[in-house]
Amino acid sequence: MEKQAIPRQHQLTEDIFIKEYLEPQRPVILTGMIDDWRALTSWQDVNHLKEVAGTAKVPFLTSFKSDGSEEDMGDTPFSECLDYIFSDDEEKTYYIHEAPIALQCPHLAEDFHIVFPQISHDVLPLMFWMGSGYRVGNVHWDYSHNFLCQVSGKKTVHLFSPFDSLWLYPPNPHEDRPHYSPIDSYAEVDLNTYPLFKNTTCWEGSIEPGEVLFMPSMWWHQVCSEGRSMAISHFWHSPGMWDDHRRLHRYVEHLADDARDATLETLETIVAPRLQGLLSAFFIRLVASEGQKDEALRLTGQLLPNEWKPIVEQYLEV
Ligand SMILES: O=C(O)CCC(=O)C(=O)O
Repeated sequence: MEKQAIPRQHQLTEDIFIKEYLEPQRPVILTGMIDDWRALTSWQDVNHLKEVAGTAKVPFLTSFKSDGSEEDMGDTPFSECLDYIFSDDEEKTYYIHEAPIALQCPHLAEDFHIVFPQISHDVLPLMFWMGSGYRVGNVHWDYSHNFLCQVSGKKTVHLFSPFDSLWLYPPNPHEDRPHYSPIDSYAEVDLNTYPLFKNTTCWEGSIEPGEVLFMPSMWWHQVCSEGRSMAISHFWHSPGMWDDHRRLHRYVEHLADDARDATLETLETIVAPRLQGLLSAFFIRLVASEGQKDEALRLTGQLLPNEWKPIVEQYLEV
């Protein structure tokens, strides 16, 4: 595995962000973009949070410090979560994960704004994350782009490009949790079980209050929260992505039905080369895993954008 630092850029203009990061789909840590967020100061006050959002129900997890095992406490009133998070529990840590809290509590939304609002089309509900201490998520990818905005505490992030997907052993699309790698932690990979992992490049960085990580769509990520922390994820689509999203679902359905011709037709009509490459690579891998290696090689020639061909050929050789 190679390592690479995620670049950091201060007060980028929209034009440069589009040209250097959005169009080539590269991650970047943005600084100086959200310094005016009231959330950076007012959310330090637990009483203020309870006042504006205490009754909202949020997805809540607890985990034992001894072995890291996690328990889902279900949707829990935010004020109760805050009591747990500030309880200085010696045995457990607590985590609010992916809570669309601003939908339930419009007053909270007055404390922050969206980064680059002109380009972040199709904004999905803003998601809120808050934890009492160390918590590491699983390696996965999301369909949407993400501006992960840190409000307090720190997150360390490890990212892998979609071009490294085959080295992360993604499940087939119709399996459970197809966006999650079976590699739970990039840091403790058993190379006997996952030898291809050594081909990856891991992009590392960390974000602190007032900093924003741009994670392009389909980049694999593992996020580790440290200390008492709060963050907001702003998921969004760039123009054209939404059509591809719908196609992605059709593709998954076709694969589940084993309707190969329809799948091929769908793959050939996907316009975004990265998405087309990734899904075609998954499809070819599925064909190869059923023992049809020659057919998989033929499809590699037929379907894949050029930049994907050597990756899939190398994968098929193993
Ligand atoms: O902050 C976290 O714990 C996870 C963030 C994440 O995975 C995401 O925004 O997709």
